[in-house]
Amino acid sequence: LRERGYDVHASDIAPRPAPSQCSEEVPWHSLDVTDLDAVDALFTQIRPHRVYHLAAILSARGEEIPQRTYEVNQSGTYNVLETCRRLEVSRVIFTSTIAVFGPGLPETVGDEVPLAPTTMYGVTKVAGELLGDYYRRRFGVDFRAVRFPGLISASLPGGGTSDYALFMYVDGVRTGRYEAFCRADTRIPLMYMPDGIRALVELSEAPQSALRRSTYNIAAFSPTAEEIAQSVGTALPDADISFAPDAHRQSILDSWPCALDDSNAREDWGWTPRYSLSQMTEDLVPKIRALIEQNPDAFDRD
Ligand code: AKB
Repeated sequence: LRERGYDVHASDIAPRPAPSQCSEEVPWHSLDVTDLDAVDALFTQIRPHRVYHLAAILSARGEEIPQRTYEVNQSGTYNVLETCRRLEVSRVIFTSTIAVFGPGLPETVGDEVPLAPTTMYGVTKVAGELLGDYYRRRFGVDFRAVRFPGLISASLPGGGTSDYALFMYVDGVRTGRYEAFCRADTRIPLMYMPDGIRALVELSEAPQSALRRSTYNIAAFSPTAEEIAQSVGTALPDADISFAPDAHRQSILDSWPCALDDSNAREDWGWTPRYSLSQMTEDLVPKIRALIEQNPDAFDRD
């Protein structure tokens, strides 16, 4: 966003990340999204034109603390939308997920497939999509959302069920071995973070007249866990990746789509991914290696 000339402010309940993750030139605001008054006070101070609402607790962590997940994901989204309505913020970008879908899906899942999530994360993301659409129709808030596949980046993920994919890379570099908590034939849609970030920026810049809906599936690649392990093996030939499925996390993964149909996003705002699995592997492994060299604890999960 800064490269495109926007004046960007960042916020989180967590402290400011390291300069490698968030430029020191970006003002940082400590904010608890569950606190409506605090959201209102910050937006009143900054008066943003666009809000990218990313705060959420993901699926695996969400099953450990469902009540808190409801507060953050559900009340947090309400707080953001309500503040944007009150302060006439023109555009809100929201991140939904493949976790809005539930068991019994077709092989390729389009935007209109019924939503029947099994996790609190999925339930609150469905509600976020619906609430945003309501604010768009009822109050004219220009709400736009993508349904993200499992995202993979050179940073430690926070409590997702799709995390096995990144852990193959991270532990492949760190220790040379990883035991994945899923079956080798598990297949879900995945995406490399640079594509995910670009999708948010491109959707937020699309002309409103081109958008036929408020929430869009976006896809990149859909490998099996075994195929990811093979791809890791091309960059780290000595890595030993094995599979020991955890029943609970496997049932969540089995309830998600194998592949997404993102043709609406392609047609309406020109969405197209740039990274395939092999291109991601090529880009990601040196980045993870460099981070671990700089800070050996960068990906420590113990
Ligand atoms: C998760 O695993 O919960 C997330 C997601 C697929 O939305 N990465």
